[in-house]
Amino acid sequence: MIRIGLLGKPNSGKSTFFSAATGKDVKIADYPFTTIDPNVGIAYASIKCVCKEFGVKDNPRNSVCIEGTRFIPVELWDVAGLVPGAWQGRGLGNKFLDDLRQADVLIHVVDASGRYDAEGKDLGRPGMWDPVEDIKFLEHEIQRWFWQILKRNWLKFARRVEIERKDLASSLSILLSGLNISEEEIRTAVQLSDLNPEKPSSWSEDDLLEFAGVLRRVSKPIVIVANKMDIPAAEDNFKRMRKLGIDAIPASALAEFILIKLVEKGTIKYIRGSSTFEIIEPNRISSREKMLLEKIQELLEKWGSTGVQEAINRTVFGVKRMIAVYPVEDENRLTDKKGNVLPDVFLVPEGTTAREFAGKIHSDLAKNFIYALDVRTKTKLPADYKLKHRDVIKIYAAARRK
Ligand SMILES: Nc1nc2c(ncn2[C@@H]2O[C@H](COP(=O)(O)OP(=O)(O)OP(=O)(O)O)[C@@H](O)[C@H]2O)c(=O)[nH]1
Ligand SMILES: [Mg+2]
Repeated sequence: MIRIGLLGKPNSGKSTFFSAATGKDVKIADYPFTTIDPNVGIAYASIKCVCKEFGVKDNPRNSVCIEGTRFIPVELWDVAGLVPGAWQGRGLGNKFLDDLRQADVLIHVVDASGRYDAEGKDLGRPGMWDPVEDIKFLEHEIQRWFWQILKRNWLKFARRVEIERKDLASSLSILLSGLNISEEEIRTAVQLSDLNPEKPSSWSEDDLLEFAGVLRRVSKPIVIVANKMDIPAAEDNFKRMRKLGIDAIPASALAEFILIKLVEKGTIKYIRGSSTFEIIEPNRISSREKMLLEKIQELLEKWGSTGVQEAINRTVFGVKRMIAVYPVEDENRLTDKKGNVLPDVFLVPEGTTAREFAGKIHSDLAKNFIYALDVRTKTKLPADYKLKHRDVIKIYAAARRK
């Protein structure tokens, strides 16, 4: 399952985002380092389900379908706040970074209202801190963290690679094992960084720093969330980010949090990611909740959504370039063996072939693969056919030998 890490300075709203996205209750408070040990939960990437197009009522098993939107599980991690110098062990420093090693992609939750300083200290009111600084600092921190790991035994490592004529990328993937970076990603970073892969012992500390930056961008891409957009001061900051070319997603984790709480109570109807909600039990809504909902309504009208679902979707489909594919066993009824309609949908990397996809379902299916059927058009697809987003596929395989 794809693993998304939430990061940002203390008090930026990571735990609020986490709780809103996963429905899990966690500690949220307006003091720094509320979170120490990581929270792990299941959030969902969403796509337009194919059920409506096929005119069927589905029975999802590995995902959830709500009125034509299919929600596919992803793992979300909420960790401690990051403060400047964490790479050298400041704040919760290395512990924080350690908790993020396994992430495939990161969401940087930024306090766009600018109320807290770099350490998460309350400056008394919004507009006192420049969130653009937070964005710069965070990339810098992670780059330094990678750099520190790289330079630890660099010369010794580099000489050995040269003497033993080893492949640099594959040797580096062993050196960096534990950071969850693929050899492919390392190879890309080496190519992009304009350094001589034949002579790593000649790389200077500065070269290594540059390489660390490229490696960070390739292996741990970051989606930026401009959080707390419900606070007026956030708007100017957000516009400035846009001017600077920072492609942040405007969001209010708090708005999503409140909406989801009211959905759980059964007083409103709201589908994650949508631009509207509906009050279904007006008598059970307090006057305070009514006031909050009015503010949220304004926010939704202005920004289109709370931004939480959009952020998750961007990490999965935009940055990690995943596609969603539905396997079925019966191409006419769109069911599995038990008769569940469109039971599963899998997230796989763009470029996954029909045979590779078969292997994801069962290794025998890949081994005995004959062809795949595009259920939509009823055309046969070869083993090396590259799957498309929202394909519905039936795999034909030779019967297993007894
Ligand atoms: N207005 C507003 N407040 C928010 C939003 N998101 C979070 N907050 C508030 O910001 C404060 C910090 O929220 P947390 O979610 O605990 O922040 P955190 O980033 O997890 O903080 P640490 O665990 O200390 O690193 C709380 O008072 C939240 O209610 C938002 O979208 N809008
Ligand atoms: Mg927290």
